[in-house]
Amino acid sequence: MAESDPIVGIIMGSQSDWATMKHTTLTLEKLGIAYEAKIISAHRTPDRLSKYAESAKDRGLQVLIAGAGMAAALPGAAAALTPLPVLGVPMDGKVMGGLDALLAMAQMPGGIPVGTLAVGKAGAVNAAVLAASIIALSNEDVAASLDKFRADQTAGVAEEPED
Ligand code: RP5
Repeated sequence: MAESDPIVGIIMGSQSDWATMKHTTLTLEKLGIAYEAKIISAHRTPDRLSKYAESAKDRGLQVLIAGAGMAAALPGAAAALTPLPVLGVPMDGKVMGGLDALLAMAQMPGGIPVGTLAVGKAGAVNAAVLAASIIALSNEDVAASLDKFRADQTAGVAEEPED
């Protein structure tokens, strides 16, 4: 497998999720992790979802990150179709500030987990960092990138606030 083959699969329910999910891709790029990003809706494109999730592991993906809003069924439905870890990013929609999507993702039935992150940009960034932590367990290059990412982040925090 070529080094640039994606090992993280990012899926999102709609083009409207991209502004948030772009932060996942930017963070994975900082971490040097190859990814692919697709629009797949649990409700509007169910066949696309089943084909994608059922083939994900055999195609070499190690973690799936799913962003969705409103009913936010995408990560849960993907988790039902693959043994890969699935991380969910709730979109901050107009309704309840994204609380609807957060609860939909977190409240999975026992046995089919979705690792649910914070609503919106913070969750999109953290999904990438958490994916790196998972992959780093068996990948020394990603482990080194993650160590550097965290060290750079720490070094970037000023000791005192300024105007
Ligand atoms: C969800 O419905 C998507 O993940 C999106 O967050 C939300 C609204 O989709 P659009 O109507 O903007 O396409 O499935």
